[in-house]
Parts: sequence; structure tokens; C-alpha cells
Amino acid sequence: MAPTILLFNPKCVTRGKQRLPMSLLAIASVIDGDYIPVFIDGNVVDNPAEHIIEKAKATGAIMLGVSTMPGPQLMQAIEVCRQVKTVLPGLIIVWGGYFPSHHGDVCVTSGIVDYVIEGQGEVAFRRLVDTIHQGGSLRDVPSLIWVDDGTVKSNLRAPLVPLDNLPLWPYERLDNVLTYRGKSYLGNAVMSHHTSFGCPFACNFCAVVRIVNQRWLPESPERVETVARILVDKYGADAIEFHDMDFFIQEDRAAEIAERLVPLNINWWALGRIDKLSTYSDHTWQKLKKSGCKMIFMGAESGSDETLKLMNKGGKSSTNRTLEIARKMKAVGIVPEFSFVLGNPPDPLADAENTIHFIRKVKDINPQVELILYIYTPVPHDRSELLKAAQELGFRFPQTLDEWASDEWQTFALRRDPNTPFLKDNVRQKVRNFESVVNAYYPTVTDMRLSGKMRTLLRTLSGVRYKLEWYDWPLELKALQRVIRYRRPETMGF
Ligand code: B12
Repeated sequence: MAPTILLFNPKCVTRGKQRLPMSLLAIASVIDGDYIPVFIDGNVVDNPAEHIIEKAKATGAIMLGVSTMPGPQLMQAIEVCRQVKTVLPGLIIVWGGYFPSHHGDVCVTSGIVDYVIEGQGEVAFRRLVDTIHQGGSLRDVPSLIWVDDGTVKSNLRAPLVPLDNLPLWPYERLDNVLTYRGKSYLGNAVMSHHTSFGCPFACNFCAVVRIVNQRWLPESPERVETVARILVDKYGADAIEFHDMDFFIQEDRAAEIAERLVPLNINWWALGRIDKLSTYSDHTWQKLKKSGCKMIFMGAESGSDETLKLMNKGGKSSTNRTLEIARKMKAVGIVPEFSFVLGNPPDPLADAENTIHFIRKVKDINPQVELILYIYTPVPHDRSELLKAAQELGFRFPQTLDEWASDEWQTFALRRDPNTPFLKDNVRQKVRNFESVVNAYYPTVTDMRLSGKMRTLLRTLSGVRYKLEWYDWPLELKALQRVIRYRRPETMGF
């Protein structure tokens, strides 16, 4: 009988909004067959620690793999792994994903995580599992971080593997794949996929840089079609969210994927860069539209060309291109979703005010533009001028997992109130007040529960404020948004 490997996706969404645990599906794909991957999803079960302990006892599993992003997911990862370690100290706990890839030493010195795999996980995880089960030296497991004789050791990263060389994800190993079909603006059975890994750029605020070091590994259009057909034909998806860091890096690839998606008759959403998309031909835009592309998420980041430079946004990024793409997409009929990072050092207040002003211009051009407003939140990044500036102003990352689990660092991870020493309360307040007014004046198209009447009420109530640029104390709007439970796409997805 093949040995069992337990895989845990800690809770990161409200019940009913769970997405396929893509990170764990990816690492399960390379062990499936020789080992039996068993998934436990904290978004689906109420007491994951109990489930893990029961399953470990029932199957004799000796390893638990955990995928961890910063934020609430990290909280549950810590809680559950601590409980599991207390009951089953012999169960080897391996963490991978965004948080451990950035803070591996904090994880392996916590007493609850035995190993961390940094970056792309498939090859390294397979090697670790074989080493644990069949013997061998930990020194030969690439991308591994662990503690040996009281000191933290780390091995060189595994070479990146092209995605077409990896097995398809074993959806059938999930307890019930249909649990991962959601309802949204896109459709009634929305599922997700990731058609590429990484990003060739090195923006100073971005967590992806450390994971792949400016590489982008795309699946071929054929493979994307194969996966989309599995989701549609086998699991009944009527829409797909493509969560890649950048789906649109190659125009010919995006155009071919669009052509291949046409017969599937689905809606879809993906992420891309403004400078890349602004060079796409009209012909390609028409293909995207025809294939069901409803909305594209883009990092517009700032209303200042200077700040874009400071962010090392790279390519041909500029505020003019942001305005251009807003105009272009209005004509094509695909909704742009722009995220902005406000409150950047060295002068967070001036930075926030400038970008707020710019957002008004964007909305004048295309009122449908969806907005996601983040506050600058440092990530470990070897070459980041922004991080250096933040550190000079007193910023430092937590040194222990328990500190990361504190309320203060939870809000940091959500990038809404990062509590950074240089960010004065007035900046955060300014951004949040503006957000309440602009979201009331232009209610999101993605909230299917908002009736026409509700939209009119929000717009009427906020009209004077928006026109006069009077954002302070929008208590009446905040109260109304609370009553109607206005959805914020940046924390809830759509
Ligand atoms: C899907 C997703 C989500 C989903 C969660 C899906 C789930 N797990 O159930 C949702 C929408 C809920 C979500 C929420 C958040 N997310 Co999120 N999310 C992503 C996204 C788009 C894709 C992740 C993914 O599945 N990738 C596909 C897989 C195949 O790649 P991967 O995860 O990197 O996994 C590989 C390796 O990392 C490694 N690996 C991963 N896990 C494991 C585990 C083991 C044991 C091993 C060995 C290896 C391993 O191997 C895998 C295969 O190579 C990423 C951005 C991105 N495109 O990567 C952001 C991202 C991870 N999220 C991020 C953040 C910050 C959040 C939030 C905390 C905050 C926010 N405001 O967005 C919220 C949390 C909300 C909450 N309540 O907890 C950031 C993390 C930033 C950072 N500093 O590290 C990212 C990078 C987005 C970004 N560009 O900033 N997210």
C-alpha cells in the first residue's frame, strides 16, 4: 500500500467562497501514484486539527504538508500545527507557499515546522518525500530550509520546471470538487486555475520576486485548453478565474488561449500588466472579448510616474498608459480592475493625495473601472528601494511566528492597515474615507446582490461629497455600506 501524505490548506476565505487549493494540487500532482495525497481544507471542515490527527492515525501518515499565505491563513496554520505537534510529535510538518518562502527561518525555529520548501514546490517536495520515506541526505533536497544541530540550514533552490513537464492536477483526490464551484459576477459555477508561474518583473512591493526571481513559466495554450475542458466538461464550470501573477505576458499565447476557449462558452477573468496589454492589437482585444473575458485585474499602482519608477514597476509603465487602457477597455467592453498602492514612502500623505486625484481622472474616463486600494506594505525583497526607505524609517519584520500571529501583524498582512512606522493615521484614514465615497459614488459591478435602487441610493447620498472632493468623516456612507454589507473585492475576491 502506498504511504499517505496529508496536505492541509488553512482557512483563508469565508465559507462558501473557497477556491480550489491550487498550491496543494500542484505539489500533490508529483507524488500521486507512488504516495496517496489526502487533502484537508480549513475552508471546508470546521476542526482541521481533529481531522488531521484522525487521518494521520488511521493511515499511518508520517508527513503533513501545509500551504501558507500571510494573514488569516497563517493564523490557522500556526494554531492547527501547534495542536497537531502536541498530539503527534512524530508527524513531520512541512510548510511551503508565500509566507514560508519569505520567512523560512522564522518558521523552522518556531518548534512546530520541521521543514520549509522555498519557491516552486513540485520537484523539491517530491525529493523531500522520497528522502523521508526511502532515506537519503537532506543536503540533496533542493530549496529546503531546516534546523540542524541548532543552526538554520538552507540548500540551493531547485531549477525551475516548465509547467507542461509537470503532471496535471489530481482534482479527483479532493473530497468533493464541486465544493470549489462558486457564484460570482462571472457565473454560477466559477472555478479557478493558474496558467503560468511567476513574473519577469521585479516590482519593489511584490511578493512574487523572491519566489521566482524574475522568471515566468507559462503553460502552453494546448495545456490551458485541456485543463479548462476538465473544469467545464467534468466539473460543470461555467466560468474560470485565472489567478496567474500575469496571464498576458505573451500576446500570441493569450490570443491562442482565447481562441481555444471560444467553444467552451465560459466567462473568464485574469491578471495582467497595463503596459503589456496596452500594446495588444485590436484583433487580439476582439478575440479576448469573444472568448468570454469579462474583466482584467491590473496593477495601476500609482498616479505618479515618479512613484512608478520608485516602485521599479518596469517595462513601459506610465500613468498615461493607465488612462489609455481605461479608455481602450471601455470601447472593447471588458471591465478593468485597477489596484493602487497608496501611502508610499518617503512622503506617504502627498503620495496618497496624488493617487486619489489620479483615480478621479480614471473614473471620469471609464466609470466602470473597479478599484482596489492597498496601503504600501513591505515584503522581503533584496533590491527594494521602498523596503530600504521603510527600514530607515524604523520598519522591521517580526522575528517569531507568534509575533506574526498578533492582531497587529494580521492587519499588516491584509495590506489595509499595515501599521508601518512611517504611515501616520491621517494617511490611512484619508485613503479609507476616499474609498467609502468613491465606492458609493461608483458601486462595484461585481456585487450581484446590489439592486438598482441600492445603487441609486448610494450614488445620490455620495454625490455632493464626491463632486466637492469632501471625503472627511463619511459616516453616513460607512453606515449604509455596513448595512448592505458592501463587498470589498481586495479581501473577498468577487
Ligand atoms: C488564490 C490566491 C488566494 C485565494 C486563496 C486560495 C486558497 N489557498 O484557498 C484567496 C483569494 C482567498 C486569497 C486571499 C488572500 N491572499 Co492570496 N493569492 C492567491 C494567488 C492569486 C494564487 C495562489 C496560488 O494558488 N497559486 C498557484 C500555485 C500553484 O502556486 P503557489 O501558491 O505559489 O504554490 C507553489 C509554491 O508556492 C509552492 N507551495 C505552495 N504551497 C506549498 C505547500 C507545501 C507543503 C510545499 C512543499 C510547497 C508549496 O509549491 C507550489 C507549486 O509550485 C496568489 C498570487 C499568485 N498568483 O500566486 C495570491 C497571494 C498568495 N495572496 C496574497 C495575499 C496577501 C492574500 C491576502 C492575505 C490578502 C489580500 N488582501 O489579498 C488574502 C487573505 C485573505 C484571508 N482571509 O486569509 C499575496 C501574498 C503576499 C505575500 N506578502 O506573501 C499573493 C502573492 C498576492 C500578491 N501578489 O500579493 N489568495
